[in-house]
Amino acid sequence: MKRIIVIATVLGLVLASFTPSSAHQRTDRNWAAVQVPIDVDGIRDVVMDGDLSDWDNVPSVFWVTQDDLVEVVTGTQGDPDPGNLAERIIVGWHPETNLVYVMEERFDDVWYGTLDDTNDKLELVLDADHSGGQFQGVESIDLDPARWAGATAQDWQQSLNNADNNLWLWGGGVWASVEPYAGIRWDVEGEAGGPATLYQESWFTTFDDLPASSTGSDDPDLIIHDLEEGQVMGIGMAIQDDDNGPGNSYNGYWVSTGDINMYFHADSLVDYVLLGFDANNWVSDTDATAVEDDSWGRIKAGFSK
Ligand SMILES: [Ca+2]
Ligand SMILES: [Ca+2]
Ligand SMILES: [Ca+2]
Ligand SMILES: [Ca+2]
Repeated sequence: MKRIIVIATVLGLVLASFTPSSAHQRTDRNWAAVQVPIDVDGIRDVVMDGDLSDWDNVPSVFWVTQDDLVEVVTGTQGDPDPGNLAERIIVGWHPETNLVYVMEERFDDVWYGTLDDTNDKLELVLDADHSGGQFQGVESIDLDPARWAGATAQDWQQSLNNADNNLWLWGGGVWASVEPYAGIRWDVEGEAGGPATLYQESWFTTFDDLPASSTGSDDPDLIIHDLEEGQVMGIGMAIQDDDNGPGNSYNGYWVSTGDINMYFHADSLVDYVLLGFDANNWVSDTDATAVEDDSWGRIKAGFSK
């Protein structure tokens, strides 16, 4: 008995010293961000242009699909159903650009993402340094929202129906939601109110401290996160599926973390590992001609931005 207690105590200490500050959600699967190709001999650079062919060789183990999502709000859309909402989302990163990249292909049976007062969108939360903790509604933990709202993790939302900026950042540091710090390129096949497929590529600067009071990158309290291979980042995704059109509501709130608190609390995210570069995940230069022909065809067919 004594020995069991000793072992348990040792295990307890080990667990205590390696348990990160944020809780792990969804430990039923592994989550990883792939290092994208930029200036690699023989490999085509990833390009943020709304054409997703750059990502064609990334294995499905790195995808987030509808089957990884849990509806946590309305309870009216049933189990994941690709006839209602189908997703393929891949997270990438690069050490020199110091950016997180997201590619998303989304089929929606009733698409409203480009109309006013609708909510077909991807909401993305990034806690780059895996600090965990509450990052919105911070007045409830006695922090001044004018300084701390969205500071220690950032909630990004697509706003394809906003002509001024197709990315919306929750909090005060909105200067960080425009290029070059963040941006999105996208294309839609289909019409509003009917079935459609969205193709989008977006990029994000990540922050350990993005003061809500900051007005630019010269803020003395600003801390841009340095991305490095092997780091663990807290990431959460919520896909709002609006199938009934204008009226400021949604029919489904599908989250990757299974935890509805992900939009304000970084303990409710999942742990993504930043992987090193693997050429097998990418398209070779010798495929470039065919890919460019395809890209141009898509651009001519109705590139949206
Ligand atoms: Ca692309
Ligand atoms: Ca739908
Ligand atoms: Ca953080
Ligand atoms: Ca919809």
